[in-house]
Amino acid sequence: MNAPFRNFVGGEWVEGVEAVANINPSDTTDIVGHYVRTDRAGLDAAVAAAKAAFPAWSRSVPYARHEVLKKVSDEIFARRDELGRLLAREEGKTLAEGIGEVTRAGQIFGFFAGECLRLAGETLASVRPGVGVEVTREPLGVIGLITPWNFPIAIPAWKIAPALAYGNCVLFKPAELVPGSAWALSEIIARAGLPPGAFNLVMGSGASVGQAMLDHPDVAAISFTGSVATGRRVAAAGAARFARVQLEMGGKNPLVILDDADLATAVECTINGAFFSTGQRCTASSRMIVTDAIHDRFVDAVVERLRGLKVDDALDPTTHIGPVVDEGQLAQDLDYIRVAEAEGGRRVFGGERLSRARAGFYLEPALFTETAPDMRINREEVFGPVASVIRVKDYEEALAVANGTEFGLSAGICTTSLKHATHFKRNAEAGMVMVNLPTAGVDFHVPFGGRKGSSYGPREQGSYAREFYTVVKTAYTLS
Ligand code: TXE
Repeated sequence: MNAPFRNFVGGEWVEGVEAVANINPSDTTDIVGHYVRTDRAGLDAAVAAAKAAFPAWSRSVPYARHEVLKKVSDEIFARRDELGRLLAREEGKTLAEGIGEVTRAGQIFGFFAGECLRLAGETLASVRPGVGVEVTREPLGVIGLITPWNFPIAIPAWKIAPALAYGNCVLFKPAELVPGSAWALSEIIARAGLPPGAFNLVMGSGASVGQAMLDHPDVAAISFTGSVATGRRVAAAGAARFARVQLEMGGKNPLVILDDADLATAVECTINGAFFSTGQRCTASSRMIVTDAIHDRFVDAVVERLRGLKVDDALDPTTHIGPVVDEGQLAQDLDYIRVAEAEGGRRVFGGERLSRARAGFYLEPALFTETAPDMRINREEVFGPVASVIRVKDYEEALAVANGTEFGLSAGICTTSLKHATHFKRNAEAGMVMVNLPTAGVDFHVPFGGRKGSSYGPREQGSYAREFYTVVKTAYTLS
């Protein structure tokens, strides 16, 4: 075994309490590397380092922060093929998707390098004579960032970049399954000119390091992306000690397809939204809500497209869909496929585990028809290449079904009717609405987030990110 990749705390690379193998889901005999994990004590040391760095970093000139983030962005771009390959190898998304995600990370650091220089306040006249009022924004302090496995570099980027841009110190705890991209990103950040302690990588388990971060009194805020169950814990821990929290959780995203839709557009939105990235996106379309007259043509065309997709090794450039991330997630996907059938759904395509040249977690994309909105397959997030079709009679029923979920992240509609598109944009209960576009796939410079059970707290990304990563101060001066 080569020396394990270590954590980065207080400007030093440090050992953990154990080292764990990072396994390639396309080929389980391929070990990407060994990565250390720390424990509560390691987390405490990182909090202390971050706390010590905060006074200077929070008062650094914006241009110093700009330079750091710009440097990170430039290096990510310069190494995007290599980093994209690492990402695809450890997570299982295709090489093209991996390189695309790394590019996104570079763009995000570039965007926030600019935002450092744009942070402004307001001056107002007071209602009292001779008094001036200033409204400014200040960093919060030490911020804990907890990320999931499905976007191993983009989600860390969209939390780390704004946290640092606005002068906070960072504790970064990546998901256990994807330490490789997290480590590579951290190694770039470590050389970008930050003072020791401003950025810390704390790889470790959710139950130990993650939970310790939630409980630590010196962690001022937590930004979390992951499951609803863990999100609930984060919210409860934050409320208990008045720490600020921001949660991005699941989705059960609808794609409405009306009779007047362009069929080719509807099919492409479905294939891309439901099955690319192996369906492992919080914005994935999992419920296709289709009106009567187009239903059968739509299903036939989707099945035809599914037949042409290649599920194989993520690093094979001809692969369209890579493997599921690990054994546990594959078991969850297969379980939902059984549940959907038991509830009366008709499996019109796929849903079988596949074997390939190398042992991996390959799953044929699955499509169900004749499903009802209240079935579990239409209420619970599967998080795999599994989608269902719900037949409805008209737009009004489609909208009601689309909104009839506890989630509200992204909602899409395929239609050529301006009237319905406009109504849907206004009335879909979702944080993001897509017209003739897949529910997944968003820009890096505009807000990202949902409503209802999908998100909690201020939006991520774009200039809206400052709502979470800064605190407002109102100062009065008698002149
Ligand atoms: O999520 P977790 P997992 C869904 C998806 C998936 C399921 C489980 O359905 O199958 O969640 O995935 C950290 N205190 N999504 O197990 O556990 C953990 O270490 C603090 C959907 O990966 O929520 C990791 O870094 N932190 C979602 C992060 O939380 C804790 C994306 C997420 O892990 C912790 C991911 C604790 N007590 C999963 N326990 C989406 N929709 O984007 C765990 N963690």
